[in-house]
Amino acid sequence: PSTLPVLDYFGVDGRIDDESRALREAVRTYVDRRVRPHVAGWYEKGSLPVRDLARELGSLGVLGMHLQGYGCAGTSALAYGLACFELEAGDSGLRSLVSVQGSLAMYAIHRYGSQAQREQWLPAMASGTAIGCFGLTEPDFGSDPSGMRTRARRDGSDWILDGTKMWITNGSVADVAVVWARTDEGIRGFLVPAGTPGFAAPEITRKLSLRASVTAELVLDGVRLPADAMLPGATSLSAPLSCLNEARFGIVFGALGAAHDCLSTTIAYAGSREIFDRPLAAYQATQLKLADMTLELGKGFLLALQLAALKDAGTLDHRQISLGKLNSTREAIAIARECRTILGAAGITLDYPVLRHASNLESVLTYEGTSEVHQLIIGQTVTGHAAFR
Ligand code: TGC
Ligand code: FAD
Repeated sequence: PSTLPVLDYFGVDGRIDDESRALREAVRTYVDRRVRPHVAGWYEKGSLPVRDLARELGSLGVLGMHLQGYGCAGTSALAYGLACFELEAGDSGLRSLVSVQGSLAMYAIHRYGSQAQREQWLPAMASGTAIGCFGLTEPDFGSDPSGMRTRARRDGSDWILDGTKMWITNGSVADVAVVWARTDEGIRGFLVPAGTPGFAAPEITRKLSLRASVTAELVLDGVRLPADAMLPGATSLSAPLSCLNEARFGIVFGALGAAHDCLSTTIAYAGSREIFDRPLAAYQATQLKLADMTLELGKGFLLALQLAALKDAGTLDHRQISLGKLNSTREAIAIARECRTILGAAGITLDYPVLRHASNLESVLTYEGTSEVHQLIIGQTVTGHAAFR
């Protein structure tokens, strides 16, 4: 009997232009060669060679790839989404590295920075020789960043920053931190170079999820910055939230990449695993699971393609991104967990990617707006009532 790879079943390839397809292939090849052979070991050790990978990802052209100028590739949103899909099929930690660098730190500088800030940081960040992080979340304010306590006050023409940021991807390896702080005039963004006196970024250890990713706290204790460290274009909370839109869009595709890796691994496993003298794939109970997962993955991918088409047309609304972020992460983690059941005991090891993806997806479900936050955004959109507070 003939078999179809999961996404080919949906006949979506015709909706992907040649340039985006070529980029997807290049990223897939890189992940196959450079990531898959090592990722279980990185995960087990709880470490990632961020500097080496960043340079390679810079050469591949995926850092800030959907931004224009300053050494960025200027690709379509679709190409960016497909790159995230392939990166996260390797590991969510790899896609996180790219999301935080390109969609959060670089996007903030590109959109809200001065010309001098853009020229100083963006070419180096696009090449991966400089690494950025993005500090919005605080120990007491994750879903509600409007409550942030990190403060920036003026001292002459300088700024003095005090506060703590929490759960910051790439924090302890970054050359520059984009830090969001409250001022007398509202929320503003600041560029804090690593090594600035009063600034420290201790790594958060003992994680059981996203282990192949660096996560840190940012501690700002009387950090003195010159006037030109502030991002001049960012004047309220909507500035950091607009950066989240870019990263959330990448996750819409990325989470599906992790799910696809789980499902294709599982289909292959079920085909070769003999149970009661027949392949596991030949049992109805297995096929019901595989059919439902194939359908959810394809539906999610169709939604992702629709969001990419809207983004490339310049009409994507951030409330539409919430639909995709909620759906992709929720379905991806359900697929990863269901795949794990089909692998039986083998599924609990790092010999297969499935539980690693499932465990990573616990973080992906939480960061960039929890599922509940995206449900509330959708709820507000369809009812007109905000139910956050
Ligand atoms: P609210 O009153 O709704 O909005 C304040 C102002 O912002 C505007 N706005 C947005 N603008 C652009 N994009 C968005 N997504 C926006 N959402 C809201 C809004 O129009 C308003 O503008 P204006 O001009 O009227 O002032 O704000 P709220 O305080 O009620 O909060 C709404 C809520 C809960 C949706 C928001 O706070 C939220 O999204 N919370 C979730 C926080 C979050 O996602 N944090 C992520 C941190 S970064 C991260 O996790 C990186 S993970 C690493 C990786 O990606 O790999
Ligand atoms: P909380 O906000 O305390 O939420 C706890 C629970 O309450 C959740 O289930 C939530 O959905 C629910 N909840 C919240 N509001 C409501 C409501 N109104 N009604 C009902 N339920 C509600 N942040 C950054 O700024 N930069 C980063 O680089 C970054 N990287 C991260 C990397 C990892 C691995 C992780 C795990 C997190 C990262 N984060 C980062 C932080 C992330 O964005 C936050 O964890 C997330 O926004 C949720 O905040 P919280 O953890 O404080 O949860």
